[in-house]
Amino acid sequence: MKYVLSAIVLAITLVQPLWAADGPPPVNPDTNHHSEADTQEIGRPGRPDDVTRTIEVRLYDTQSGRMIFEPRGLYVKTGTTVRFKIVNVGLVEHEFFVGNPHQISEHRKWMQDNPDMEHSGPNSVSLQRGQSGEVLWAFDTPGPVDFACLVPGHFEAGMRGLIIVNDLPAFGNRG
Ligand SMILES: [Cu+2]
Repeated sequence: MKYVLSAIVLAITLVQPLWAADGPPPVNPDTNHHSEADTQEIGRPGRPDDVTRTIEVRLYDTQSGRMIFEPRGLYVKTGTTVRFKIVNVGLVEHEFFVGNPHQISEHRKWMQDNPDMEHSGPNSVSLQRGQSGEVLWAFDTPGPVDFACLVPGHFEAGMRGLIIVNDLPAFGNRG
């Protein structure tokens, strides 16, 4: 019962910032002070043999200029290796980048300075319109893990999301 209550409290706490239509973003790369989140451990690249959960994430852009991930909030149980199946259903190039706020801020600056450079890493995938790809990631540390699209202007247009990694028993979309 205690766990169930904790889960409900957590869900209520998270639902507001994550799912409110124009709610505050979970990440603010313009913040200069170093908070705990800046150095948050986000896990490590996953191995195919360890995958125990597959999550599809769709990348959208809308005619109104809004850009979003669907879903933009996720729970993952600590120790899970996730296969993210990333599908770009938008009209322009997008990416899926997993990191802590510091890593997102650094990658955002790099993308602004190198807008046309091809790049890839174990924690990211860049996709042209209509393409799909994968990121395998092992979530071995409890805490928040951010994800974002750092194509210039997209983060600001809403392309950001949050994964909560914890040890709570199963509920909702966790696995
Ligand atoms: Cu994008």
